[in-house]
Amino acid sequence: MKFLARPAPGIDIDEANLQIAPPEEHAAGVKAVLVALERGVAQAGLSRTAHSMLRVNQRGGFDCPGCAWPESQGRRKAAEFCENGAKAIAEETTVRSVGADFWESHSIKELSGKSEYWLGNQGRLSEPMVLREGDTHYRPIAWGEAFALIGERIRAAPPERCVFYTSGRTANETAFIYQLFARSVGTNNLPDCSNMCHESSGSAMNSTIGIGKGTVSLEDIHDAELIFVVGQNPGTNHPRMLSALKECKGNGGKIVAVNPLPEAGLFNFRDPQTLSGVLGDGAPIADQYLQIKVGGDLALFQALGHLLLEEEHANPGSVVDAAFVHGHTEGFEDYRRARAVIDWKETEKATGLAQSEIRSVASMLIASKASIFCWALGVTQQPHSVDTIREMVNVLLLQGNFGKKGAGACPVRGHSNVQGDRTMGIWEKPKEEFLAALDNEFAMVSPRNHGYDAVETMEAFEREEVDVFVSMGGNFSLACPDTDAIEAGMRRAGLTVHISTKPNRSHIVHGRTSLILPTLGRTDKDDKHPNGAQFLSVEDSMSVVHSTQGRLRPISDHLLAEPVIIARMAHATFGPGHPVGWEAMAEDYDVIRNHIERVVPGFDNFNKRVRARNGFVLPNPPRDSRSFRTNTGKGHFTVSPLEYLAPPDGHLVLQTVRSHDQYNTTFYGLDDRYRGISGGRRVILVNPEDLQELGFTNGQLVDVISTFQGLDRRADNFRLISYPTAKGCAAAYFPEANVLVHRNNVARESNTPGYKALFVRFVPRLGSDVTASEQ
Ligand SMILES: Nc1nc2c(c(=O)[nH]1)N[C@H]1C(S)=C(S)[C@@H](COP(=O)(O)OP(=O)(O)OC[C@H]3O[C@@H](n4cnc5c(=O)[nH]c(N)nc54)[C@H](O)[C@@H]3O)O[C@H]1N2
Ligand SMILES: Nc1nc2c(c(=O)[nH]1)N[C@H]1C(S)=C(S)[C@@H](COP(=O)(O)OP(=O)(O)OC[C@H]3O[C@@H](n4cnc5c(=O)[nH]c(N)nc54)[C@H](O)[C@@H]3O)O[C@H]1N2
Ligand SMILES: [Mo]
Repeated sequence: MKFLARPAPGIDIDEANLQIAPPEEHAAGVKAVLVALERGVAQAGLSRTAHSMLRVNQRGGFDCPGCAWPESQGRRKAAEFCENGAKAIAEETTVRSVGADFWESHSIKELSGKSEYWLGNQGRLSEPMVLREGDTHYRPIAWGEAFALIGERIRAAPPERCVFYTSGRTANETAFIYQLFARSVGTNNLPDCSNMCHESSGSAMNSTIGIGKGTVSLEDIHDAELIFVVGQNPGTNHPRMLSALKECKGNGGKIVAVNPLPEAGLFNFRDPQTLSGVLGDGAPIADQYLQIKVGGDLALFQALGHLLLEEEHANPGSVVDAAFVHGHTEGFEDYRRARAVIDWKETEKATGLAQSEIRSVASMLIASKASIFCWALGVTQQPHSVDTIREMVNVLLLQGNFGKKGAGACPVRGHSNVQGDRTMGIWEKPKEEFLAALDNEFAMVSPRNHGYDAVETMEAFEREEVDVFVSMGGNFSLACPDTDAIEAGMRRAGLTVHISTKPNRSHIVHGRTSLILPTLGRTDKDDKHPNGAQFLSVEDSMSVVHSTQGRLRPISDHLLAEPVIIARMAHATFGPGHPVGWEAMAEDYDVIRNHIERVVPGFDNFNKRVRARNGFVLPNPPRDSRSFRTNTGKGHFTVSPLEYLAPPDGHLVLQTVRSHDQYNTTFYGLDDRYRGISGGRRVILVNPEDLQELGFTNGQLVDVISTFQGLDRRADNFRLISYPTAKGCAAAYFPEANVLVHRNNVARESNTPGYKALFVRFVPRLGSDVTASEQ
């Protein structure tokens, strides 16, 4: 019996079940394997779980939908295993299904009271549904009728009132024809999850090194002498990265972790691939831990630059790679002048670190001949994020850490194909070369004016300027900041179309008319094509492009593949005789790849090379030849003023993070195991000294008020938890805290929401025994 999948849980989250235990000091280990198996079997049963676990990240198998960390180019282990990858697969391969009977027995009103945990756990969407204007329930609709409705609405709308969102799971071929569809409609309104994620990395890197992508390979990670892991929680969000860090250490490399939270995976890793990892004490990871204040990284990297230059001054030729700096960069003199002085008092205040700690890390950098900076959202989601990343680039340029073994910049991407989607043209600010190539290939004229990014889409919703919103995956309303505003806005849209695998909040806060179109996922077999089963491709965080193919029988016969859905939407919009051959592309994805080859640089011979054992690596000028495709052809040093987050009195800086048991807005379960928090999610982690100074007690129930430029937002009923985070800082979960993020609180230049830069204060809740479930 216990090998059979279990039905969806009937009851929802009850915050009264919240339990707190001390945080763990290591990541993975035997518990990781057991949890993964248990979740797989509960959702999908034993045989589907075994089948999918043997195929994940294998050649000829499917790319794990969990994250964008690359697979090894050499020998692959029998199971390229990670607990959270396994949970992502369990979530998708579930045998629970959500069809017409589900929607008939639950009204929208009832569903709007359900949590994302409850919704997602109901299972895979199994048939297309429509919610007509004024209706109380979603009803079944035939595919043909759904496409006709979409075509009619798009034709009736001015192009600038149509928006096409993409979540980063979308494969290359799908992304390519999706952007082609949007541009054929006449708009660059192509917001994507990257706008909320690594956009700051793209903005900073494009302007300084001429490419918006990382410049290292997996082998570089193994070969580095020193790796910084900044603002990232790899034990939870990129667990396979820990194996690579372990390998680096095995080769004599050193690791520095920079994070306000002492995340378990930064300290000790019990590799589930090895017997000693499962049974033994595990391997230490970080050699140095800097418990930085939220938002203090710009100050830190300015100080490191200062100390490197100080050492160079004392010992000329010992630090700066003069040949590289003179031959390949510009702006060094201005940078040197700006960094010659430092205000240590201010630096210590901004970072919360002692000068001696910063000096000790600087000496590690000085000693290293090959350093890599890895970073993720702790760096990208603040007002000054773009400056912070430019400052990290400065320090890398100084020591010539580009285009050399074991060195470079490594923004660690989130969604498994978010980088590939950009390569395929999912971008609201496309480059002219891309549009020109597209126009040439399809004999069309693409729009040139920039479209909406994610935050601008929210604003367009509010102005009631969106007639059609199409969402290729994702959960836009819950991923966005300012939850109340986006929900109100989305309800003002004319038609919302969600191409999804699972029910989610965005289906419930629909436009006036709403469609849910169920689609195949990564693990599903896609074989209803005249030329037989099709495969797709993805690009990982290190620019490796490779194929992905699901093999499991889909949960329902009514699902359509994403490229097929796009082609049929296009056909319904443009009618027969449109110059783009939509049908041929949907029938055979090789046809799409042939178009991509002619439009996107680096994809020569795409159809052949994608079938190679390890796929192929895209060109990366800084990595390949130390060349920088900036406006001057050089890498740019930049100068930014010191900036950090200084909250008003009585406030803390709140950042929002993922638990160990969620994938963005999807909750796998309620066990944030490494942090010792389970059963509930409405918690705020606060340093014990701050709790005391602010006059609160551990476990107290409060309402949280955030303030941004005098505008307050409020979230009720959170429990304060004493936790060893950096002083002055607090942490809460995404998406519960999104209601607190004002939509104008964004990073300059990239417009990425300041999800990790909130100023908050707490108000005691009267009658503190009230639980969240009763609110
Ligand atoms: N299992 C699982 N895997 C995932 C995801 C998931 O939800 N679940 N999401 C995927 C996606 S889309 C993404 S983008 C990535 C996200 O991967 P991460 O960036 O690791 O995700 P977060 O949980 O937001 O963690 C941010 C980390 O930055 C730290 N931090 C916060 N503010 C600061 C700061 O100012 N400075 C520094 N130095 N550190 C700071 C936090 O303490 C936390 O450890 O993961 C991807 N992989
Ligand atoms: N407060 C706060 N907010 C944040 C963040 C944060 O750190 N803090 N992080 C931001 C980041 S980095 C990101 S990337 C965004 C995430 O934003 P999104 O990418 O929009 O959100 P997800 O939760 O990943 O989307 C989950 C939904 O995708 C659908 N789905 C899953 N697999 C497939 C598939 O194969 N095909 C299709 N068509 N649909 C599929 C399912 O229906 C599921 O409900 O959130 C952002 N929001
Ligand atoms: Mo992300």
